[in-house]
Amino acid sequence: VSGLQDAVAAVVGASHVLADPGLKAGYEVDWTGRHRGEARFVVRPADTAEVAEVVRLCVREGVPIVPQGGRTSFVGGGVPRGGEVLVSLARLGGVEPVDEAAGQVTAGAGATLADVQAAARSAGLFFPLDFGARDAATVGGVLATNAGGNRAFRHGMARALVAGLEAVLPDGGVVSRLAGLPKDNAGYDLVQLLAGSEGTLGIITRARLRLTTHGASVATALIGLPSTAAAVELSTALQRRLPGLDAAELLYANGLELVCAHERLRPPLPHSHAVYLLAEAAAPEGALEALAEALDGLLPSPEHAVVADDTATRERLWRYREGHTEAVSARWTPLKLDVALPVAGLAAFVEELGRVLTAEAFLWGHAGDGNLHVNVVGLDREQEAGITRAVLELVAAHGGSIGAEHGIGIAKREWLHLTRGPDDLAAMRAVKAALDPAGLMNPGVLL
Ligand code: 2HG
Ligand code: ZN
Repeated sequence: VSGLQDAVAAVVGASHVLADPGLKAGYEVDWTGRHRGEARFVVRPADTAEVAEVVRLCVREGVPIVPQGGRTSFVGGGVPRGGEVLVSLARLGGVEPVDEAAGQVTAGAGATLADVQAAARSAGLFFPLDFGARDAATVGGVLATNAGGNRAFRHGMARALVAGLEAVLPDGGVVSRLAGLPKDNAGYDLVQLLAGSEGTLGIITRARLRLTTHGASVATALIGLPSTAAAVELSTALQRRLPGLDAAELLYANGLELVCAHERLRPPLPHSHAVYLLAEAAAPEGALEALAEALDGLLPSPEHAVVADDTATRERLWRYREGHTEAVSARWTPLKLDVALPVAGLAAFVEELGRVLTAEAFLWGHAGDGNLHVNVVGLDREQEAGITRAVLELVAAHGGSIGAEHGIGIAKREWLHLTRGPDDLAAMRAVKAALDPAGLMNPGVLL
């Protein structure tokens, strides 16, 4: 085993192999603190060639591998289960100059989502994928987990925004499809297969991302509403009225109060409401007027909404929404479920969920695409298992998905059958077995 470590050190340099428990520790636990395990050692390769060489050495020794991005996934897919070689992609950062003719940019797996957004902006373009962990989540992990976020209902998840990628396969071979040609029909789409594969079919090392344009004028509204049904109805109406609607996010009173207490923010509106919708619109100009006009006639009174286009207010409105994860985690290690429902059935689901949830829970999510985050607190492990089963079975009964934008990882693996049928699962296993016959690439995740 130390033979493997020496061989890996010869490839990446001894200073990029971490075997000391103190040095490894930060890599062995995810953001939530819930998922952790001991790695055999951590390796920090510098480029695709080094990743490939490391994989070949591990395969030769029959040692399993865990690829790691920003550790913000919540489902345990990027931290060790025990005894694996942990391949951190942190050193594969860097964003190349934007290809303005193609409207694309190539970035290393270790570049953060915020790095890509900034590179796009500096070229007068826009990378629409966005979520709260933008400063930590990395391109490799974002694609490997097919992350979604706030604008997915309009621009698609990571999968819709990838024009190509480079990856090291489980045998150490390299697939490089970085040309980003909009028309390129030449066989199986390995790019789309690797996107969302959660590191089980290979290690993404670089990606070619699609950029778009975005209106310079942006306006944000936070609207208080009496029910989930009213919020979904408003979200749907705004999508019809406002072609530039970019976000339609769902919040509830208890979560908002928790965020206000945690961040010492004053409440957003004069009165408290059961449910809130955060809407954002972008346009070449006049987004504020367009948003206010779209809301006109849809609110019981102007007191039910704050609408703003100045940066300070907009950022405060987003804090109410994006502060949820941190505010909950500051007090508990919550049970986290990330589910998707057909938008038309979201309100009915939430109502039934209230009967299933026997403990305190915080709900929030993305109303535009029916993606609900269920954070349940104050449970012991046995209660967590019971609640998980009850909620995910309810999701399945409502025609939803048990893994919306965070993936399956190890946390939801035993529930995959609620969302995928037996033949579907068999086909996925066949793909896995074909590409990774020894089962060494992120074992235990997904399947
Ligand atoms: C969000 O939309 C993120 O806030 C995190 O996907 C959700 O912390 C969560 O459960
Ligand atoms: Zn989310």
